[in-house]
Amino acid sequence: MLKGRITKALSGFYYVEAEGAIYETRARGLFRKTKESPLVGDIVTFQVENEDEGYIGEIHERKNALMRPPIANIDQVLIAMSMKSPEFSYYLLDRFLAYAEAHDIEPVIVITKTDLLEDDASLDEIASVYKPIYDIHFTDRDQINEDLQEIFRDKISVLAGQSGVGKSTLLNTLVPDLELNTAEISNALNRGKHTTRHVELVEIGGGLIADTPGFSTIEFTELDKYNLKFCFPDFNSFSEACKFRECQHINEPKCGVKQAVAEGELAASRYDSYLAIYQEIENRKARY
Ligand SMILES: Nc1nc2c(ncn2[C@@H]2O[C@H](COP(=O)(O)OP(=O)(O)OP(=O)(O)O)[C@@H](O)[C@H]2O)c(=O)[nH]1
Ligand SMILES: [Zn+2]
Repeated sequence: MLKGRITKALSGFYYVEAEGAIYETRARGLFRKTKESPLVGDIVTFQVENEDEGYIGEIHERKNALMRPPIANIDQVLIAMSMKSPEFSYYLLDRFLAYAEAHDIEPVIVITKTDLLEDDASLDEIASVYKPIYDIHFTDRDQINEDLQEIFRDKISVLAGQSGVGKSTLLNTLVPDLELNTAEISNALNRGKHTTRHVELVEIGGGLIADTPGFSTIEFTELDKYNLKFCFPDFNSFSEACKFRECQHINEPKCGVKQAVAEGELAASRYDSYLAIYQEIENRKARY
């Protein structure tokens, strides 16, 4: 038996990297019973059949998993948001962040196209909202922060962001030796709906990145509205002042979160995003 990581899934085969070699493996019937299927990113134990084939016997516990794109054990999601074309949106960024939180994935915010701005006022505002909570970086095509250089090392990353925010540009600027693979990666990033579902982890800057379009639109189909507040970590310290322990920070009196917004201690944009997503989850529930 060997232990390794699935780096690619294609047509019922799982390609597992173990001890410096790649094994083409299949999953045994065992998983059909439990309805559990292996995902790219999974750590698995497999039975070696010959020098490059095997059968997966066990999927090790995942720290997290996404279904679209189908990847497990993600260390971070790079959420790319441009300042212009497309226009920056607090709400959209908050959706991505809440989605990452809901899936236990560490978000890293990358704000792109800062060169298209006339002044830095909006950047300062964005920094003031997110710096206390998240890792946030500001970039433009010609200038990538030093602190982003090592961002991929020893991690499994996924990219997220709307079309056109500069995801492929960012990757190519960050990892110039990716040059050879540029066409490949941007193809992969652009592929979206057209080709069959094939996910692969590719090497980038000493780590691995999923060569999928990442996620560009998101739905909160699995999240319970009562759990949404836990996806806004900046609410935590203020919710200690809520009168009711189960406070949803909506209609309840003596709510510490609403008070913090009123006093300007918590960004109104964050609270508005929370309300909008909460409403969306509630409406979805009502439909069924
Ligand atoms: N001015 C400016 N333009 C940029 C910057 N980054 C990317 N662009 C331009 O924005 C456009 C879209 O960039 P891409 O890197 O293709 O964006 P993407 O997010 O990969 O887009 P999809 O492949 O559709 O998901 C291109 O014309 C880029 O040249 C930037 O920092 N500043
Ligand atoms: Zn409250």
